[in-house]
This record gives sequence, C-alpha cells and structure tokens, in this order.
Amino acid sequence: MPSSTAVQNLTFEKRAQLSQHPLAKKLFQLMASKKSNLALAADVTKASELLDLANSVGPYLCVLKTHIDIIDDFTPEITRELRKAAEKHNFLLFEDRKFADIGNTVLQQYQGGIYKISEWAHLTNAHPLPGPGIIEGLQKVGKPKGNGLLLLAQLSSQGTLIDAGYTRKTVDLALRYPEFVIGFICQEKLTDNPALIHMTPGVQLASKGDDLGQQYNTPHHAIFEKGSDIAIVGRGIFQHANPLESAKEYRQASWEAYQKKAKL
Ligand code: S5P
Repeated sequence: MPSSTAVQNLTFEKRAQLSQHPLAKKLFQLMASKKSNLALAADVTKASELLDLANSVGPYLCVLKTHIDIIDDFTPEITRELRKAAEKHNFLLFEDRKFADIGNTVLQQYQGGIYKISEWAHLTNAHPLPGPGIIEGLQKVGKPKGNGLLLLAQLSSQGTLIDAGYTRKTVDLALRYPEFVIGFICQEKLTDNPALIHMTPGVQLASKGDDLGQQYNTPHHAIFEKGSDIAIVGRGIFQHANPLESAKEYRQASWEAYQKKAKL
C-alpha cells in the first residue's frame, strides 16, 4: 500500500482506474470531468423545490443528497423526475436514509414501502452499529441493481457517541464488502485504500454551527486539511439568497482544496 501522502496525491482520474465498483468508478470519473467534488444536501420539503434545485444546481454537483421522507407532497413521480435530472446533468442520487436495524428489516426498508429507495437512489448509507448483517441485508437488494453503500464512520454533531474505536471498526467492515460499500460519511480521511470515497457533511462558509448541535467547517478544512474527497453542503446553499451562485462558490472552494491536495 502506498504511503498516505502518495495516496493523497492520487487524482480522481487515477482513483477511477483503481476502483473495482462500477459506481465508484463512475463517481470519480464524473467528478473529474465536471470538476466538482460538491454534494448538495437538498433538505427542502416541497417536491417542486427539490426538482428545481436538481435542475438548476445539478450541473455543478457530483452528488445530490436527499431526505426523501421530509417531502410533504411525495409521489413516486418525484423520484422518476430526480432520476431524469441525474441523467441529464450527470450526478448521482444519494438517499441519506441512515439505515440502522437488523439485516432483514433494512432489506425491506430499502426495497419497499412508499419510497422504494433502492430503485432510484444510486447511493444510500447505513450506521454499521448492528454489525455485518445490516450491510448484507442491504447488499442483497442493492448489489444486483449496481447501487453502492456508504458507512457512517463519524458524525458532524456535537457530543456524538461515536469514538475512534467505532470508526476504526467501521473501516475494517467496509473493507470486507468491496462489491457494495464504496466509502464513508466521515469528518476526515480514514483509509489509504484509493477506491473508498470520503464524503464530509457539516460544511459551511458563513456559520460555525446551528442551535441543534450541527458543527461546520470550511471546504478547505474538510478536503485539504482533513483529506476528505467530497464536501456535502446543505443550508449554506439552499437557504442562500442565490442558491446557484452559492453552489458555484462552494464548488470552486471544494475543487481548489482538492487541487491543492492532489498538487495539480
Ligand atoms: O454527520 C453527519 C452526517 C450527515 S449525512 N452530519 C450531517 O449533517 N449529515 C447530513 O448532512 C444531515 O442529515 C443534512 O442532510 C446534511 C447537513 O446539512 P447542513 O444544512 O447542516 O449543511
């Protein structure tokens, strides 16, 4: 395994070549071609707002992250429209479901119910807390569809119960499922394995946090200083007076931090 510095310097193009999972390959390739390592956390509550964001900001994103269960006027049509926007603007859809139950239950939550997450979301995530069964349950549904899973290895919130040992065990678990787990939700680079993608929420330029425990860092901190790959930005973009201009600013800041890290 190359040294940590050498891995840090690998470009997204190179990491696309080194990835075995088709979705990880696709994500690295589209980040390189769109020059974007920005994910939008589109936490709006109206279907029209979500679709407007997907179509206006979509060209500047690598990933659009949803909380589909906060949409007040949900219909299955929304997920079809999201998928169309993802194809048109070349980004991946990530449903931030944070599964956390036993394998048999998460399998049903992922494939069924109203939201049928596995049918439209390229990516979803899970807390590894229950152990390997949660990954195996989700994998049964998601792997045949070519979907990928991110494990929550760290959280951005103040007072999180996750400690260093839990994070280390999460990385070990991810390495056991290379055909389904493509990376982490985390606050820093956790492994030298170039195929695994690090996505970091809790990113904002204008604020240090909210009044419910969220903690923010800048894109430069998350990507250059902490070695993550993708910055996830929510309210910093969609609550801005001009979401499109704000998205362009976060995209530029995140991309410059990546370029500096990769010494491009
Ligand atoms: O540790 C975490 C993990 C996640 S996925 N901290 C987070 O904030 N998130 C999600 O990222 C959260 O659910 C929300 O959708 C987004 C952050 O939104 P923001 O408005 O605070 O930027």
